[in-house]
Amino acid sequence: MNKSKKPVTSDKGNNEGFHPKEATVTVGNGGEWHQIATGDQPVLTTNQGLPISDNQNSLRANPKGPTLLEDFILREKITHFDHERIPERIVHARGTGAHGFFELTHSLEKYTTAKVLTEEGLQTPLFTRISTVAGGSGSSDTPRDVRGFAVKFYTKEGNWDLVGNNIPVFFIQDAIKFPDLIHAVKMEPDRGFPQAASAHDTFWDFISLTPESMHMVMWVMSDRTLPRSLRMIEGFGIHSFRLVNAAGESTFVKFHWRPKLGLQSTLWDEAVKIAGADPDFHRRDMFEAITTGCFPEWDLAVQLFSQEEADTFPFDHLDATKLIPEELVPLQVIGRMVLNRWPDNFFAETEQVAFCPSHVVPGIDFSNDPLLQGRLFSYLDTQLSRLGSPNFHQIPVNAPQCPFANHQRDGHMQMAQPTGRVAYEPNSLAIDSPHEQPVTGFYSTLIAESGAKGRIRAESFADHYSQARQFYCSQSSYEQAHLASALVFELSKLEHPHIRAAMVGHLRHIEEKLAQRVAFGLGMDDLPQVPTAAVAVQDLALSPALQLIGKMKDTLEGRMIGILLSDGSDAASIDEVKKAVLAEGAKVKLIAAKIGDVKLADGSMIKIDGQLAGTPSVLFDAVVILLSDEAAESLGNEAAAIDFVRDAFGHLKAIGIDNGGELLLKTAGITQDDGVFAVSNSLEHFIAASKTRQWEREAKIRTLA
Ligand code: HDD
Repeated sequence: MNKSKKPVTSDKGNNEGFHPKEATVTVGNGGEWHQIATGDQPVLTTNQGLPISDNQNSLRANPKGPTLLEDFILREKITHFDHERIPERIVHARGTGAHGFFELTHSLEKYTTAKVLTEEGLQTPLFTRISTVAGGSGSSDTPRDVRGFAVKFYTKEGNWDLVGNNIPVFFIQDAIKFPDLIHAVKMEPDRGFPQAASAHDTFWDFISLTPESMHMVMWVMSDRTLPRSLRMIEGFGIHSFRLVNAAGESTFVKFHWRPKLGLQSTLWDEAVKIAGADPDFHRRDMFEAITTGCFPEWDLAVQLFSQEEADTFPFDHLDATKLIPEELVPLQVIGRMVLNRWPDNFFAETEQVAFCPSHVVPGIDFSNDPLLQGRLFSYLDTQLSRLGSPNFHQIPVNAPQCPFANHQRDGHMQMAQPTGRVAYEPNSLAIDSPHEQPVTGFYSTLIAESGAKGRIRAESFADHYSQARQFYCSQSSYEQAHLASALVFELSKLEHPHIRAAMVGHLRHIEEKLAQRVAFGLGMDDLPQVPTAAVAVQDLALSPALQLIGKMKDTLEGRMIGILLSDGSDAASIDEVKKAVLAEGAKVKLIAAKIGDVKLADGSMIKIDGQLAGTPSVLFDAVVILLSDEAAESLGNEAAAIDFVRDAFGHLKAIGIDNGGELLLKTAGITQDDGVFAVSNSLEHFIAASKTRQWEREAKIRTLA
């Protein structure tokens, strides 16, 4: 018997890994793949269970001769490999998924029969996938983009999918415009670029001709689309849904996910550099958080309102380009979601998970939002094309975790083997076969509909600028500057000046000063004409809840602090900083010019987590520079070290220093400000400042629009 723990690899064609008498291989069991073998290692087999003796050499006519068609093992392996990819999602192709649970803390029994929302204390398993929208599956994690926020609850009454975004409104009002929107934002069809970027002509051409997108554009140009971590974004169901109670009465509901860690974003320059330093920044962050037990958590909150209340809103809640300010309808927290298990296999789970807004449970129903109505068709259709079979619900990540049965049969990749002769309902031949449940089954709310049929947009959908204005005016001055600068950046990339002009024209409806800032940034001499608005722009009450900075939490939890050190650094200082940071719930990484161990001033050795050139300061929320004087001098000639401190300063981070650190800042030409701290006597101030950004610094170092 082969006792070696090493995988059996051989180029000699030996068969030391194969022990036919000892091996058993079982395949299947509800889609799971079990290989059991006695001996130290499982036996490598073909998909038919045939033990393989040589996985290194194909079958040749002679040692230097041609490969034979007879080699069915080679053909099976290559054929499978050739078919490994399935079509990536046309949107939201790049995503990060995790398992977890939803725990209900406040029952909504008055409003709904859905058990997932009525049984207090109940933990419902779920799978959540957070994604970017525009880029392909291999694109980087940090472009300026909306983040998809999709949750599949495996409830006792079937799967409920809440398929939302991290922005509470959408670009368009009617699903018929979705293919146009996506074609405009994706890479241009003749040239195949840009990847994962909205800063190009076709996107802004479409937007400038689609005034209903203006509110969403304000959100997309804000720092909301540059999240620091997927654990630090909000999620929104966007549309109004209906909750239906036992008496058949319905109440409108909007769903909100609120991150426990608060909101936090990167700066634009930081996001761009992170894309180079670590294209998997968000996926890695989520992986590291979950696998080290720092489970990401969100509150689920609802806004509940009646038709009568909706009639008093100065907008139509069925229009997905509008939100309901929290100040108008307060949020009620009803439970929490915890993501506590990383998938075993990325493809099987994160790639194959299939969300559909049409997946609801009894007690939850749809509204007439025309965007939602179109989505109810689109997702099922997409899953058929992506996963290739109407049996996609049998894939473990998609399968309900409650009993499910019906008379649907056969189809590609059918995994179930139903017995008996009855595959129809009603029947009298198999009384124990699935029958409809008039009382507890899903029930569509009775709604009286009236009016003329036609391709008509409701007049109540005509106001495209008021909420865009409300959003912009509700932002802090820092956020307004970032938003205006983002518009300048994006529009500056356009080849066609008329699109630029058209966009600035729209901005004049939103806020004249914003239009001026952007026009100035774009070097326009005159402001373009204001386009005709269908209805007058309203001055809505400001909503501070729309700010991002206002929702940052005064915490270091979930954050990462980088300490740059060298041979000869002071061990006690490193230790003190580490202790202080860890006590606040953040993590620490040690960076030095070389990977391996560094010898500190007291002779002790310390293990380094990242090499300087590959671990720039953009990967951290705050940095500490603890260097011997000699090291500071030699790092002064090192571009990576200069970039490290310049970027940390430029990205408004708190910086902790000792003497060596001070020397390096000087060499980098940085004039110290209130966000730079000597760790020897101001460690606690450094910690406090690390919980936020040094916003006042920005105006001194960067020209914003
Ligand atoms: Fe969509 C995927 C969110 C409008 C058609 N969408 C998709 C995903 C999210 C959203 C999060 C990825 C799910 C996952 O992780 O697998 N989509 C939204 C939101 C919208 C929205 C919040 C507006 C409020 N979508 C929308 C419309 C249509 C689609 C109007 C078509 C009419 N969306 C799709 C799709 C996708 C999809 C093409 C691609 C992959 C998939 O469905 O499974 O069917």
